Amino acid sequence: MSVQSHFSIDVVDSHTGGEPTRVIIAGGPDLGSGSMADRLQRFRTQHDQFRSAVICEPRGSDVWVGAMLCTPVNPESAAGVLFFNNVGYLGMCGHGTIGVAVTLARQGLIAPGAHRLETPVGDISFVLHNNHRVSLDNVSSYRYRKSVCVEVPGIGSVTGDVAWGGNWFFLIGDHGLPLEADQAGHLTDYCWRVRQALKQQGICGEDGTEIDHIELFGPPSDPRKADSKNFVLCPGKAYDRSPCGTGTSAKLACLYADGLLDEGQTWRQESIIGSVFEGKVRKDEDAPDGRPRIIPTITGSAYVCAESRLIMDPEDSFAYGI
Ligand code: PYC
Repeated sequence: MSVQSHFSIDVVDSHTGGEPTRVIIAGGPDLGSGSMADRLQRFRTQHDQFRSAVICEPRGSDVWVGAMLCTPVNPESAAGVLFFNNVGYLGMCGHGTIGVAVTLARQGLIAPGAHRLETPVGDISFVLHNNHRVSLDNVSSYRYRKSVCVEVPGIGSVTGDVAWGGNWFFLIGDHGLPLEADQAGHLTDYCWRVRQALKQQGICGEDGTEIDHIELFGPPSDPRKADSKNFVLCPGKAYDRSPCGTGTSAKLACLYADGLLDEGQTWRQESIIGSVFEGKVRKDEDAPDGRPRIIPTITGSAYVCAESRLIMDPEDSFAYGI
């Protein structure tokens, strides 16, 4: 396992609307060449202990998302990136992209303007407006299934939409729960039961992939500042402190499919802790099927909060995470 030869890892930590991102600046494993999907496969199969060392306790916690910077295939891209968390890997991460953009700027690697980032689920473009504010054009997003009913033990019948925004989401509007931060434990329990029921009943994404993000919606805290509030449970059972870039993209795809959001109209998505992303859509003219697909633009702000060196001591029995 290559991590044993890496005794220190340089990282830059940021948060986007409260959700942390840890960008690996130096000390990561050699993932070779090829597309980000190829490199992700090598990361997953040969270096998974590096992921847990960086993200899990005692250096991190369940809430962190890691971002491994890679040399891009196209030299004109700002970087390639692989996102990971406490239990595995993410195809794409919206809050993480905003964190990566702000981190690249702080490192002096990019200036304000338009840039491209290569991810395992496709290239995305982003605009760095200033040291903190970023707009990203996410991958093509769409609603796969509307009003899917799942029987959830201990809860009953739950109805939601299945949508893709760079990750697979089950979006629930009619849950009857107050979306308040002090209810996070209860909301987590609800979403976790839904996720397990979806899996047990074989309800999955279009390609057969497990739906690993559950998203609840409710009214915003202040309708002057946002259009909706959400609670997003991530694959490793941590909830997203931000409004979730890929989750907001999935929501925009559903709104667009229902004729509730026009191209260019702004949707303000509030998170469970009150941070807000702005979202807009444009029709994806290159959509491969008849389904309405959109390119979501998500705007948010990130702040760098630490530049650190993680120490990997081979004598530490928890060097690779708990
Ligand atoms: O912002 O897309 C996102 C995201 C996914 C998981 C955590 N954040």
